[in-house]
Amino acid sequence: MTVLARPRVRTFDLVVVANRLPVDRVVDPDGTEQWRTSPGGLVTAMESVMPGRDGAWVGWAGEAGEAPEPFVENDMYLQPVALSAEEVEQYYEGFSNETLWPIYHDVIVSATFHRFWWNAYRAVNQRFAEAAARVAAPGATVWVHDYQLQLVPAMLRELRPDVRIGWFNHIPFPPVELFAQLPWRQSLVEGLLGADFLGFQRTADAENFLRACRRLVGLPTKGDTVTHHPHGDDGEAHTVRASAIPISIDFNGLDELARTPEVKARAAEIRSSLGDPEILMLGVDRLDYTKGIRHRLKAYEELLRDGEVAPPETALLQVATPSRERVAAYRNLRTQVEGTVGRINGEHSPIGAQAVQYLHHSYPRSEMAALFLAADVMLVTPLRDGMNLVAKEYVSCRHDLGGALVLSEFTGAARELHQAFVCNPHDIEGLKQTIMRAVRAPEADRRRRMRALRKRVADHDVQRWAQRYLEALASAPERPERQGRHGKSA
Ligand code: ADQ
Repeated sequence: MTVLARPRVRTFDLVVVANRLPVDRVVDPDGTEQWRTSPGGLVTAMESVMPGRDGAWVGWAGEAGEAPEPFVENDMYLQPVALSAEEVEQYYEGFSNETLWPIYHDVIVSATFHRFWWNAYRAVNQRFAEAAARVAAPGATVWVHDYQLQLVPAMLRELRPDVRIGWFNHIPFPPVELFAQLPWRQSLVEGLLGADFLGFQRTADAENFLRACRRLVGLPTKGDTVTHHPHGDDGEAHTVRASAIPISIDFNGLDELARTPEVKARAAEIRSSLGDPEILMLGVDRLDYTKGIRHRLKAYEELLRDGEVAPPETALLQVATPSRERVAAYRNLRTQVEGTVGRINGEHSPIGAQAVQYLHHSYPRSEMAALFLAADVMLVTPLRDGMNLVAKEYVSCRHDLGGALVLSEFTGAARELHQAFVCNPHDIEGLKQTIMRAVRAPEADRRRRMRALRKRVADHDVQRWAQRYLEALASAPERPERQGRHGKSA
């Protein structure tokens, strides 16, 4: 890590703005602290478009209090944004995760509205916009990510009319009837309309946004565009495009990893440590109520009860990454899931085997690849999910054309992965039948499906996603604010 001296402020042609920086602070056994790149999809995507471009990333470093000095990691300039403990509670856990997240995910749990959370959201979005304005070179491209930063486009536009601004939503955009519940709906729409281009996971998400513009703010829409007057009714009109550019994963990277002798050996070891079951089913999710973990466990419990599956011939491995543990709905979910796993094991596990093996940990990429390679049936059953990268990661690891993917129709991934065993997780009977169809499918059928799934992901990988996004942003129409003017400094 290189700490850069102040007050020299460098500026960059491409600036990514996301709630989190792509690094985590780790403390080594000898007590020294360092930053380690968190290997998320966004980092991989950015690595593919950064070479030859001057790139910066603006985001929170993950700990409340003062922000660390800017530093360079993996050739990327990282500009930390400070959040106080109160802002973490109100902007992040509160407004982002207890107001927006439920509304944007079909109100699977009810949303909570507090005006002071909204005020914190606005203040933090302003801080992100100011940080982006400081590091963006004249005429730079600024790519803002996700639901935590929906006000940044308009705030940044105000500070820096010269930059090109894109926003991408990683989660669904809700139907207008749900979005309408938000007391701040108009401000959110106006915040987003500061962008030149708005990207969504599915066409249906982009359409929901356009409908919100039309019905709730009274703006005219045509095709995938909406027209507004950034400077009031008398000012010049401007058209913003909102369309789907679905995210993906680093297919080649994962495919290569899964072909290494170490990962193959580890996959065999995982199976043998589970007693070499005939059918190993796998679930891998953040422990989030949107992921349908409870529905999956219910279906599995009934299959055990009905005698359709039985340990040790069949095993279910559920990996649940710890997530948002300070939010009550997440703590409740953890209690429920762990209670259900305990009950299933108590009732259905013979001595020496477990019906469900439950792991509440994060794992390195190679271990994830080994898990994917080991699993005969991958259960991806969210009640609502913007995309779901796990589904794409699973097929990328199956160079052997083995395995079967059970995939909820309520994921963005289902719009692309048509050869999966598609299910409605709310329909427990249907879910049970789909799981058993995947278990019993003839090998030739599974291989045919897997080949097609792999082709889809290989042809539409994360590198292509980032390129398509940046091309769409680059070809957005000129905004009235940008013509001939450079911005005020923040
Ligand atoms: P998430 O809700 O986090 O992302 P998902 O798309 O499944 O959901 O991505 C999770 C990532 O975490 C995957 O790369 C997965 O491999 C990894 N992961 C899960 N459990 C893990 C564990 N125990 N150890 C290590 N890694 C683990 C949001 C949206 C999604 C959208 C993505 C990307 O909610 O709908 O697909 O952003 O846009």
